[in-house]
Amino acid sequence: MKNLEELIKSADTLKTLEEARIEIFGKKGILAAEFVKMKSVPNEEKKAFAQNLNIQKTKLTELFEQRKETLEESALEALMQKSAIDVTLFNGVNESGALHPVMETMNKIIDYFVSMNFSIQEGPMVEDDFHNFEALNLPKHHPARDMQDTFYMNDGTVLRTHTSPVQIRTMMQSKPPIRMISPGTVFRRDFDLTHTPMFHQVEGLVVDDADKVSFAHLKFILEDFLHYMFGDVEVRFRPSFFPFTEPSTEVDISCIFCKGSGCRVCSKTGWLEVLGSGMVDPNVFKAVGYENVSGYAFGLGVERFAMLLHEIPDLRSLFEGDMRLLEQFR
Ligand code: 2U9
Repeated sequence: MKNLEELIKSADTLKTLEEARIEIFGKKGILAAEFVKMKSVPNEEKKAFAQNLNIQKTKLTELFEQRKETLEESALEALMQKSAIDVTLFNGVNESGALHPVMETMNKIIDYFVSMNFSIQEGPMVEDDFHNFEALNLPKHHPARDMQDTFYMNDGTVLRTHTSPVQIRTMMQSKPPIRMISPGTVFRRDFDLTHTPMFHQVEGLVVDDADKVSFAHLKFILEDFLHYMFGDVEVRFRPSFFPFTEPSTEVDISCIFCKGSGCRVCSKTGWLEVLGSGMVDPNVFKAVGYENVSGYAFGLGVERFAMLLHEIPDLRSLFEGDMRLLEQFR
């Protein structure tokens, strides 16, 4: 029986232990064979023979159980070692996020106007007809409403087509003087190379006594702002039309890519249109109940500024979430 103990002790895996179990305890195993031998043992020796055999069997069974437990423990230990994750390990990667280029540009624009003592105002993105159109000298059926194709809600409200309603709300809630910008998200039913249905604007409004705000102030602040944004560029004001300003001007800078000599980006004109502006139309002041005041206003599309500053050729790439673009702004 000594060699049977050895058989169990020397099993070093659960598999070899199982083989030993079958060899010793199995139906055709060594112990079974010993019990068969009992038949040929003389009667007076049978009892002692059986007792001895049962003691051996119990011993071997205990030894087997012990060995099994030990081997199971070390198998589990090995499995745990193999699949262990050390959560305290430093993985060597420390990637930080970054602002989206549109937001980074928006912040840069806001920084300028805050430094010039403009306050930041915000308002709802879902607006009523009065604040988005009517008060801005865009009466119903006025053809200028088509200039900004609108998303209409079932209840007659709209997704704001510009941030101008914020200026209307601000004027109706407070008295002049007003010196504010309204940065925010706007929506228009437009989708092509240069338009997305959602984009961002920063608009500005300055209102004070009639003798305190002039077109010269507007011209100064926008020229200064554009030099801050684009460096040493030429700035030109072109006559234009907007329903909410009179007179109105569009503002161009000399092309930052070809320095004015003419290239693809500026369509060979040497100029890039970057802003709209003008003196606030008297009808707008009438709508908010302001009298004896004068004001200037301006508006810009933030995506256009971001595209020019970062030389991004396709507006839509700003909204595709492609990491190859975004990683360049980390
Ligand atoms: C009030 C009075 C006047 C805001 C203005 C523009 C001219 C303008 C465009 C720039 C590019 C819109 O994003 S864009 O397509 N904006 O050209 N915006 S004047 O005038 C106002 C606003 C509010 C009460």
